[in-house]
Amino acid sequence: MKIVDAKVIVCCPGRNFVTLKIVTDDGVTGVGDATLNGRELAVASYLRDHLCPLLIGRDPRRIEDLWQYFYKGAYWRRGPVTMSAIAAVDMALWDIKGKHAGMPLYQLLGGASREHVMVYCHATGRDIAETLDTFEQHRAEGFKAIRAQCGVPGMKSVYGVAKGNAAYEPATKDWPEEQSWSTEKYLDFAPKLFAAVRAKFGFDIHLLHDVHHRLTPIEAARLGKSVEDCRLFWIEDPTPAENQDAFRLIRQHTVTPIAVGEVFNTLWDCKQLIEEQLIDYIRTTVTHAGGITHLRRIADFAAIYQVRTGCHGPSDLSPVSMGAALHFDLWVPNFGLQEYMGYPAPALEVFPHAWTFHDGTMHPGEVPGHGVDIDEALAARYPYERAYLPVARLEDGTLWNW
Ligand code: CS2
Ligand code: MG
Repeated sequence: MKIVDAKVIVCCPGRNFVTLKIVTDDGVTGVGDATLNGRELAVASYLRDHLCPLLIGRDPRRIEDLWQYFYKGAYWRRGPVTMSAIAAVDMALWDIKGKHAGMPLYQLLGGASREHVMVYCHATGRDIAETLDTFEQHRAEGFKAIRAQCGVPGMKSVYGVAKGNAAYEPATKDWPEEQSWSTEKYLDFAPKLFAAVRAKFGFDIHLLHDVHHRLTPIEAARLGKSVEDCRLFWIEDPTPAENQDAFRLIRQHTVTPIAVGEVFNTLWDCKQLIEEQLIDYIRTTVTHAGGITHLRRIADFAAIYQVRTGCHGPSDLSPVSMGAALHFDLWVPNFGLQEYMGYPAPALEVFPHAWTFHDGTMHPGEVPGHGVDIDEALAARYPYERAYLPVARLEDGTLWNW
């Protein structure tokens, strides 16, 4: 059995996605997601110019060997571009293996550890009243876990809040949006949002929140401590995590659970956070952390330290990544929660998928492989449009963490 074709498809059905499609000599195909929001073409080139030529003629069944070949063989290890490209190859090969075996991916991993996968969505609003309204809508849709984000009085714009009635989408066409940030205003306001959610909806629903890397460790400690009564499921990315030591300080002060890792690419980015039990949930994804092959290693390592998974699942990872993630989630013993932000309608048409949503949970389906495909003819009708993530500045103009 041999790989006879490997092609990269870049499309924009509502937002940009990079997809790798691998074809074998017996006509079986597999697809993988390689989307890196705002830097899509860098990964497309890494695949097209460097990995695809090396895939031709290879045995697609040797997933582990190909992973090692591309990881160790590049000499230049890690990083989001490299690891997203390797992930796309890995996801497509697992898809092919599942199709050959006639089994859904989760069966190849070891079978289901649960009946279904609990997912969380986002409630956002310009003020508390609006956030409570969207929270209520999502609760009525069946969600058992909801993340709350809200505009902050005195701040022009803030992470996680949709513009107008559109779904939240941070990337903007042609040029990065400049947002402003005030830690003082945010820290004064955020506890009021959580208190309002608990006052209205009680404790019988999981409440989450994303700080999106904006605080220093001591500020994050203060936030965690001040909202303990609201019993959040997690606070996400309270401070940037390049310096893993920083989380020790947060941990000394608060028992609010912490989720980190959507920007991580390998186990090495979170080794200390996990080993020292400085976090509770690891958010690495199939796409950005080297595919099923590497994500499985991260999860197994995390299990030893009672750290559970909480995979990133924004609209900027394609439905292919979502499909692969749901198979992984159904299997992984130390599953915590899966993010499901949803997709623009055209994206769901371009990527026919087997997954289903019911009552706040998802299931990857029983189709062999990961159950997500790409309609190439339809994808061709949505050409790439350059887009960037925003940047954040303090009120005096200093560039801050977005
Ligand atoms: C996020 C994302 O889903 C999340 O928790 O932090 O919205 C993130 O900002 C985007 O995926 C960036 O591409
Ligand atoms: Mg996040």
